[in-house]
Amino acid sequence: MINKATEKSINEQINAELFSFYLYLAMSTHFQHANFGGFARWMRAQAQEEMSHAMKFIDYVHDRGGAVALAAIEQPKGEWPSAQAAFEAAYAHEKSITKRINTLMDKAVAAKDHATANFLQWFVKEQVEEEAALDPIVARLQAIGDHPGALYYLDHELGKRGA
Ligand code: OFO
Repeated sequence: MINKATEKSINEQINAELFSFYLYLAMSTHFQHANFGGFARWMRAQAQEEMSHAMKFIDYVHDRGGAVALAAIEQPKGEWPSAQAAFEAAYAHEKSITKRINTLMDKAVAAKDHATANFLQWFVKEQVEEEAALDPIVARLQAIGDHPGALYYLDHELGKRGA
């Protein structure tokens, strides 16, 4: 049985994952509107991953006999001044999610909640991958600057990400 404090923390994380979904969906629609179909596809795939993260937490709460309480999802921004700005914001967001996961892990370890700590391991690894995926994209966009040819090439490359 999950304890009440962990149940509350995980419910907050479910909300954070749903916000991640919403944020990347907003970035996807923004890029679609700006005719960057590849960036839009990459962000949509990212949004779908975030929905699956929320579902993992939801399933875990239920598996431990807890209750899920869904809260309002914050409205994300709808526009970014450049692809670089959007991907930098995505990278910063992932770093903030890594911090949240680490805090959840710290609490689980302190409470000797082995089941939750074991469950969170998947997310610790996932956050390494999330940051590792965004870091080189941000670096490439920073190098590209205003060069349209290189920007459209990267858009094409990122569009190969499967949804
Ligand atoms: Fe992007 O990893 Fe979940 O939020």
